[in-house]
Amino acid sequence: MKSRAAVALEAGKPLELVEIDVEGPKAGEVLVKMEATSVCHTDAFTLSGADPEGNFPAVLGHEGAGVVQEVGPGVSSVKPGDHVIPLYTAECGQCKFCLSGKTNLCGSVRATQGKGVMPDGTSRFSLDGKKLHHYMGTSTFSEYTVLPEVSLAVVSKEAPMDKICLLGCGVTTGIGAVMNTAKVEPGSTVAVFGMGAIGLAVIQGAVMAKASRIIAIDINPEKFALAKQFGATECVNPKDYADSIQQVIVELTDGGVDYSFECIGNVNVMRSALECCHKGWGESIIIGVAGAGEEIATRPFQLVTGRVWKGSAFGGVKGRTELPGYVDQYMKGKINIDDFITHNMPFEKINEAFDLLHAGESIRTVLHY
Ligand code: NAD
Ligand code: AHE
Ligand code: ZN
Repeated sequence: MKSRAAVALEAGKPLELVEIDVEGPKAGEVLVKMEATSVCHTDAFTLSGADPEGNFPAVLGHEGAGVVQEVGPGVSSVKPGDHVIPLYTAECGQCKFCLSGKTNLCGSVRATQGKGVMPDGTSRFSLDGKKLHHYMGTSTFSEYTVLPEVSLAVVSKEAPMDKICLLGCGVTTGIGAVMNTAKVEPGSTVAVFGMGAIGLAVIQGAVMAKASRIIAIDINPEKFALAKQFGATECVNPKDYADSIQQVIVELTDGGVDYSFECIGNVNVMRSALECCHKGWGESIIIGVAGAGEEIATRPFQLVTGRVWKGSAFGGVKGRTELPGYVDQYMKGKINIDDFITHNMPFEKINEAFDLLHAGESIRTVLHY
């Protein structure tokens, strides 16, 4: 079938709005019609060429919601008409990872997903007869996309897809990192680096966890009004200080915070986030994604003296079992998604959504198919 799509033909170039060919679902696969998608910084990161797993040409996009159109042979857990959120972190329920009870990282489709192909090693997308790569197992920048069955969470039909698409990455990642990865306790002090959707979602999670102080850090002061609205108790711009940001936070908090979260993808800030944690127990969670060749560094003494460095992917959330509950929480007014959506646009304006993100003018732009 034909599908409207925004294709990343090569790194560093705007997406091309074209009509692509989409093959029907094979065994264990599902054809989904996307209703809405948004742009996460990770899409921009991959498009920039900095992603070691970046494949071109490709159909990017991983934050979306849509409706199942057709299922391939052997698919039993979803059916046409189901409302679904694509999962870049699959959940097969049977692999070593899923059975461990220790992680949300599923091993079932991850290797082929990273190569930009379906689990059988081939692609369902082509443009003018030339194959296109899939992306993160989701490729939400095509109106019709094909995913593995294990990469879909079935959610309530009552929920507006142009809102819950944000649960496909940003909102879930931030809240989950607080709840599942850090397990922030009531009364904790928290520092959040980067006030994009991820950092704001961490703030929302920290409020839910009843943190006593939530320090929002960004070099763009325009972000602070929304940070306060989400529940930041203080906002700090590193550019306002001569001292390093870790020194500033340590002084503000009598020795450092209980938890910090890096939501930028900057390895220097990752170091600051670790070093602003309290001696003996402070934990720093890396959420931001850094480019090819980047490495983190600190004095080992920082860890010897009790600080803990952790990372979090999709907030440690198991998508198929837990995401329907996140959607229900949104419907009950317990999770705020609406305030992340600064812009709405027709899908065809997708390159404007990337421009707004790069300019720091948007949190999330929802694109409507
Ligand atoms: P974003 O671009 O909307 O937000 C980044 C924020 O960081 C901006 O407000 C920017 O002003 C701020 N910033 C940049 N440099 C800074 C610095 N030196 N000091 C302080 N603030 C600085 O991005 P986003 O969509 O919120 O994504 C944030 C990061 O999280 C990206 O790296 C993205 O790839 C990553 N991410 C990871 C996961 C995961 O599962 N681990 C999920 C989603 C996104
Ligand atoms: N491909 C990159 C890493 C990209 C990365 O870390 N992705 C995050 C999700 S970002 C969503 O916006 C993640 O979940 N990673 C775990 C995984 O299994 O991909 C690289 O460095 O190669
Ligand atoms: Zn994302």
